[in-house]
Amino acid sequence: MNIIKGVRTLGQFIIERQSDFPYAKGELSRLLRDIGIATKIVHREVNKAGLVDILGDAGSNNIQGEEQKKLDVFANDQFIAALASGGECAAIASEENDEIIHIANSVSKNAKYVVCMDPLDGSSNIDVNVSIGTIFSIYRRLTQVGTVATDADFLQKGTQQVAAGYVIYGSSTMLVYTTGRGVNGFTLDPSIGEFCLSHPDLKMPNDGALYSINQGNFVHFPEGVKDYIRYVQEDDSATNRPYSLRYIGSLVADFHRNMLKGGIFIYPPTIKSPKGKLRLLYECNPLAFIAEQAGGIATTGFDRIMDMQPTAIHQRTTLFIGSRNMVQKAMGYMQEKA
Ligand code: AHM
Ligand code: MG
Repeated sequence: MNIIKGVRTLGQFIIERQSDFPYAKGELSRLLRDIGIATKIVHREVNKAGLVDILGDAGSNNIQGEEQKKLDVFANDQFIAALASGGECAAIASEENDEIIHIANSVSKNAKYVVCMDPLDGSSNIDVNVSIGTIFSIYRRLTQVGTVATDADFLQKGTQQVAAGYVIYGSSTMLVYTTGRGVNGFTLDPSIGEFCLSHPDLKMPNDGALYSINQGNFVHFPEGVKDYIRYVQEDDSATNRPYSLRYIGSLVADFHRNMLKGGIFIYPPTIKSPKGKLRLLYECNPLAFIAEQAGGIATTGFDRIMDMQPTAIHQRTTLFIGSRNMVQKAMGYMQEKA
């Protein structure tokens, strides 16, 4: 008799893997569960974004001076609400909030964790029906449990992350996360409302033939990046060059594709943004953790992202992330022209 192979849901998987967690008391499992719940609600809204009048600008600006879309605000509210009611999170640093958000309710008084998040990344793609994402990163707080969390709880190196992940709202919705024991991906089955394990133990190829960079800014790039772009465009079939350029403008989607197929994503320094555009705490560190756990690497072009000592919640950094050999090659050009 053929026994049908059952699905493994995110909830089951988290319970099975609880002993993998550095502090296996179930709190981190519950935190991941809370994030999973918020993700489903955001998925639902993303999917009907064209139907209900949720598109368009919310009319407010975030700390970076960027216009917020309604869906950004909605996603931010949902993640905050889920984390606040779950009881495991003491405070949140979000791209959408200038200051950290303290969770001061009775269920959270013993919370040991803080969460950094970009609730809806790739916001310029929301109203044109192109993939967007959520990114999150979890740390154990440094200040004493029971006291008010401070910025110091968030200004930890990426190496201190206990878990990190992202959600991609694409042709299907996927949640990918790591707790430092490899990377696993779950695809949402909307018919049963569950994330099902679809990509166990994800590995990033060491090489690839895709590069992702906003090449329209070429004139503003440093010489090392320009040289690397010239290199990837050379004709050499032995090394699969020229590579294909793929750039969605949603970090999560660009990273996810490159992780599955092999590739490099670069957000370099530009004349306008000498430190790059992307944020260290809730964009670069979580993806760096995942990249490394999948066998890839993430650097500033010179140094490992996860070794950076953050000094501000909304700090920016340049980012070179993806397949190991490709990132190392690009770093070689950066060092030559440093
Ligand atoms: P956002 O947080 O405002 O959405 O900005 C971050 C996004 C990333 O998803 C993406 O990689 C990058 O901005 C694209 O920037 P650019 O348009 O300068 O290439
Ligand atoms: Mg973002």
